[in-house]
Amino acid sequence: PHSISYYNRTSFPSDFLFGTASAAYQYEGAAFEYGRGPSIWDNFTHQWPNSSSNLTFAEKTNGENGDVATDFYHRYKGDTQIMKFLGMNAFRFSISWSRIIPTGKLKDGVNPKGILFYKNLIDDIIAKGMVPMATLFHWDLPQGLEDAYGGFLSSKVVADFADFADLCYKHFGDRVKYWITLNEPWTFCWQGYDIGTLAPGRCSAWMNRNCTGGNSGTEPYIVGHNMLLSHAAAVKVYRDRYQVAKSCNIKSSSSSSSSSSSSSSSSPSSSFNSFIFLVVRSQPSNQALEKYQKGKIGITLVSHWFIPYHNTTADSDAARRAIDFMFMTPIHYGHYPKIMQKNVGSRLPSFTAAETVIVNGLNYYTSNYAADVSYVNPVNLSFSTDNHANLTTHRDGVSIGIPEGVNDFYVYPQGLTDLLLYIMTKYQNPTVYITENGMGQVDVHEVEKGVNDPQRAVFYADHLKAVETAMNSLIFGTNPASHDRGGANVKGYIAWSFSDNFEWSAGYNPRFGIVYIDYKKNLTRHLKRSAYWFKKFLLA
Ligand code: PNW
Repeated sequence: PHSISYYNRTSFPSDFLFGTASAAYQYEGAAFEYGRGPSIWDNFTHQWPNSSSNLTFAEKTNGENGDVATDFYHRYKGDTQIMKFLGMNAFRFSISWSRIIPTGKLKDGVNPKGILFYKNLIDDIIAKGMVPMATLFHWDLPQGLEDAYGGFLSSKVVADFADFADLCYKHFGDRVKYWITLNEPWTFCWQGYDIGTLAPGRCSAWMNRNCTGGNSGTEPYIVGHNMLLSHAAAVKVYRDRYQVAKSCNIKSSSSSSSSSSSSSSSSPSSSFNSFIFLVVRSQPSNQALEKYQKGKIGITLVSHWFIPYHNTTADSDAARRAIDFMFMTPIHYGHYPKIMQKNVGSRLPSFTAAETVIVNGLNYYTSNYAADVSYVNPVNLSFSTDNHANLTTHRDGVSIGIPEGVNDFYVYPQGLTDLLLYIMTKYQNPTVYITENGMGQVDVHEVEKGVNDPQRAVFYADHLKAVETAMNSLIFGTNPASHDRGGANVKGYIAWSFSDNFEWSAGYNPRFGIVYIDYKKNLTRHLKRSAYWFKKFLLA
């Protein structure tokens, strides 16, 4: 059923991007070398006390860390060679902020070795015939900023992030045409500030999770808000100083745009006023245009798909509430959904003037059932329970898909089609790049077993099919003619992940790669069956 003879790259547009993804802390290693400053992940994995606290991050990462990781810092040329061999035309990586600005603050100085590393990496990706996609922030905040003002808890981070982004555009923007500001604010807020399992490991005391402090009911929203503002600031720097698009695309008030079935987050047209896309500027001369970078910039959001547990209005409302908490609405419309405003109340910050972008990265891993929660504890409030939805992986004892053993992920390809169609209808068919999609496996410690991963090949075949189905779905009838297929406007598919790597607080046990890393034997690379599946799919 998963034969690729009738289904391969040619089923997608010829300019579609196919690639794999990585992230600096999960891959690079060389954590304390070549002038890199520490990030909150170095502190978290080494269980060092936060400077303002005597507590440690005990037991959170099982003693494992990203000091060496896959040693990508030294081995990237071999890795990009493998990507080229597989027929990939894109590669997503992230830039370690503290590798190029060791303290996080531009005025403290830059690290030329760090700049050189990314310049060389980018040149190499391009030399191998691939498009570099750079993420500016994949969770590794410079520890200097955590110490100075509490990192993303402070709005001071916005200016520092904009400076960092500016430096990246300046040095790399001549060759990087795809910029991703932030990776998954939802996961960072939820696991970093609500349940405390990702750096900086904060949560409410009542959670009894050995956190260094925190408030699960307020901090995730403050951090989320500062992340959205940081994203907007970095986009603005790009548009004002680097991008210069040929045409201006300014969206103004529109009352017809809330075509969504979700009444909970549709909004009055007046709140669309701050919905501005591109900065208008006087026409530069042709010669001056040369120096403009003309790339695309967006954010990567993660979302599960949510299915009502029971076929009832209460549970479909619960599913809508769950998706309303994934930060998609503020990115597209510049305000929080009504249901967030209602359930979170005064704990939710508000935007003064927000900017939004329409080129987006989407990470999809799994789907959940959602059931209505009628009683909410009014004392122990948290980000993950404010949606008043009970999210589960099983219904009446039956799981939604095959369990992966990591992050409570279950394989459910249909959810990707449904999610893409939801985004298409609710947010006026934005351009979407799938920036992560993949599956993990645990307890695979031998090369022979590790490379034999038919489940992962099936996973990719089914999810690519799910993307193609969404792209070809004319089910809503009235799509803009701006693209060919009538359905979701997907432009690329980036698999998570290129190789096995450091899976955050789960350490090295979960393996997400299409390339096996032999941690016991000099980090040697071994292509898995899923990698060969991609090669066949891409070079067909
Ligand atoms: C993503 N969840 O994180 C990250 O972007 C990657 O760095 C990570 O390695 C990958 O997914 C696999 O976990 C997520 O629990 C972590 O819903 C957890 C969740 C979602 C995304």
